[in-house]
Amino acid sequence: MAQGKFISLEGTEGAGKSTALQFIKQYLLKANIDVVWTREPGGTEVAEDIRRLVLHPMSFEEIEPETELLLMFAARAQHMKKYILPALNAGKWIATDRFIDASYAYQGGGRGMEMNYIAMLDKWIVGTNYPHLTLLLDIPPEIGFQRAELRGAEKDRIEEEKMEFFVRVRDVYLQRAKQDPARIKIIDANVPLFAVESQIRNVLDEFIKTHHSSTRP
Ligand code: T5A
Repeated sequence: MAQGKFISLEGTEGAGKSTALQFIKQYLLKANIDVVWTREPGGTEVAEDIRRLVLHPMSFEEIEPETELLLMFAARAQHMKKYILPALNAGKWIATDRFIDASYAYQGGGRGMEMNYIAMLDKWIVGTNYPHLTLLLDIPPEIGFQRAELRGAEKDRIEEEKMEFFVRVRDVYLQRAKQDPARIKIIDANVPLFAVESQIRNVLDEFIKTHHSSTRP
């Protein structure tokens, strides 16, 4: 059976990833491609428990950066083995709200952890199973926060960080896009929704053209 395709969405808080995921699902459906969606941290029962622990801790004990990094990868290990790889091996298309680039951006950029440690975990847990396509929704962090505030959701532990943290997160995302332009496509998310969707449509059209024929015999 043909191998499925793997798409990830990245960006700082409130960039519009969840909104874009809905659009991607509908757009691919019109092209007769059924895509399943998932998220990180999370995506399986155990990984969702880790998500709660890392984003909404129940105790007042501070979570150390090392613990945060390892929890992100613990959730990812579970997600890879129990959900992502089986789905890809079954020929499915998967779209995930965040994946490996988030660890480099948040734990590496935001927390300032050694990129080498992240790269080691990446090699171990993700290996060659990288997304075929990553859409980086790029927005100045303060605009993303304004949007998230308008939506009215409660802040999680990471969202409580200072603005400089998210500026560093964005910088690492943009550096990674520069290093891997074939995979990571930057979407200007600081424009009205229809203009964001138009950019995503262009990227998806190109992606489908080069990948779809090989997935459906
Ligand atoms: N994390 C994750 C790590 O630190 N390391 C890791 O390895 C991983 C995997 C996860 C957290 O975990 C961290 C990063 C995160 O801090 P999350 O669930 O991904 O958190 O949550 P957020 O990034 O906080 O996602 P949000 O749900 O806040 O934002 P979205 O999904 O980017 O934004 P969305 O689509 O909900 O849009 C926000 C609002 O803006 C509107 C929407 O309608 C919504 O109200 N909107 C627009 N408004 C105007 N113009 C547009 N173009 C708009 N697009 C959307």
